Amino acid sequence: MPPHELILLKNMSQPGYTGSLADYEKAGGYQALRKTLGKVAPADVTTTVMKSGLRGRGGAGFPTGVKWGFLPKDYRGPLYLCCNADESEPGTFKDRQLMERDPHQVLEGIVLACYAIGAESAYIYIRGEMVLGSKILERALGEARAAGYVGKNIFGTGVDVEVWVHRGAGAYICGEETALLESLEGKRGLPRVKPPFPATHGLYNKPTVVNNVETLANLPHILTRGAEWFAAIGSPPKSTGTRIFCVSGHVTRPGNYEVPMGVTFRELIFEHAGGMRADRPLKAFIPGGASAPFLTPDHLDVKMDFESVAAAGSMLGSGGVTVMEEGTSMVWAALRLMEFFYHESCGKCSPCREGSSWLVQTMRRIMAKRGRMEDLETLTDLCKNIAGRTVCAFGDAEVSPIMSTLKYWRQEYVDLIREAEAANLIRPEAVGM
Ligand code: L3W
Repeated sequence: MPPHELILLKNMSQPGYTGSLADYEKAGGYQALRKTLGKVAPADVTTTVMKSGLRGRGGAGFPTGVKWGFLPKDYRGPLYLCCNADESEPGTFKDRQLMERDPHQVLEGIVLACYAIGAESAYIYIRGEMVLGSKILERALGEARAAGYVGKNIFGTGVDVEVWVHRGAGAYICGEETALLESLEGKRGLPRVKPPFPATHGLYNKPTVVNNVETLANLPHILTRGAEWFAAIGSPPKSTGTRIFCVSGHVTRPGNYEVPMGVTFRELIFEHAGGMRADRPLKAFIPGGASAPFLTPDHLDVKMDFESVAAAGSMLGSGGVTVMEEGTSMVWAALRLMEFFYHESCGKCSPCREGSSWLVQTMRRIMAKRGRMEDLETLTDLCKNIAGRTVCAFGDAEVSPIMSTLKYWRQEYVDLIREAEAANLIRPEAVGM
């Protein structure tokens, strides 16, 4: 494994680093802000970010500079930056570490983004359960305000940026950008129909950019070291920079690992995360959060960049890699995720609201050895009637565990149903007939 430089996790990897303003400044923090504000034109900041190739780290991988470029030109009036810190994707825990361990890196990125897009107000929408993270961010904000990095007339440049921390109330759907905006406006977090996109009709119907925590944390480095430096890291031209991959499940060393995009799953799992616990064979892994279809040991040499994972039939998503060993029931694993999606469906769209309930009921029946062979058709049919038929990407996400386990481990479903048939366990009253 070639040694590589840590970018986002570098500071916190130093012994004794506390994440305080003094520590951050000592490590070169806020130099990007000093170099940029009032010295580089905002439009040139956007151009630098476009040239760096930075893509969103929340899940969709949309090019960040291009997203900023969608804001209406010659617009006069308030516009907003929202930092999406609602990290709730099962198996994803990188934004939490960035906020808790190096909060000023995130704040510097936020102020730089505000400068580029001309926003004077930024909201950090943080997952409600992250009480510690929100306290750490509030403390860091206090330090940054007192030092003049946030607030009115930053460094006497006439640039004003105020930042607020807003805690969510425990709903996965509020990580979807338009549900986040609804929630921030004080309403129930339900996704809006897109278009119009937040770039033109966002918070309070004003132009708004929503960027993920890790995306924003990259900005100080890009603006200090240049677009070319960043664009050469990883898997250029389309997947540049590093990603913080969150490895969980049956590995020896679960945790967050920052690696250049384009390393293989094999390297991440077997070198960085220490391989399988107790050396049991790997059976399956989810490559990018619970919304991403499962992959198999045959995919271990797939490169971890946006295109390669998509070509393998899944997605890099939020960077959450969940590893499962031989012996894991794939029907159980899919059911477990399905129960999460059922619980978190916001209820706005019928296919998702009703379909998730039916999927859970059918999966529970199969797992309880009360299934019938027709259930496999029912599952496939339900999934096909949910995916692509909802306002947000939740519908596509919730069918991933079932569709991908049916694709690769259909036999496990069949075996459970055959056991049910053999034991004559099907009682009409047990399945509601
Ligand atoms: C203006 C246009 N803006 C696109 C913007 C859009 C958004 C971004 C990407 O889903 C994925 C999902 C989850 N004019 C635009 C435009 N934009 N066209 O670009 O948009 P989109 O629709 O491709 O994606 P999305 O709805 O943001 C996000 C997946 O992420 N996911 C999520 C995990 C959860 C976390 C977490 O816990 N941290 O991220 C996991 O894989 O399934 O596919 O900003 O406005 N013409």
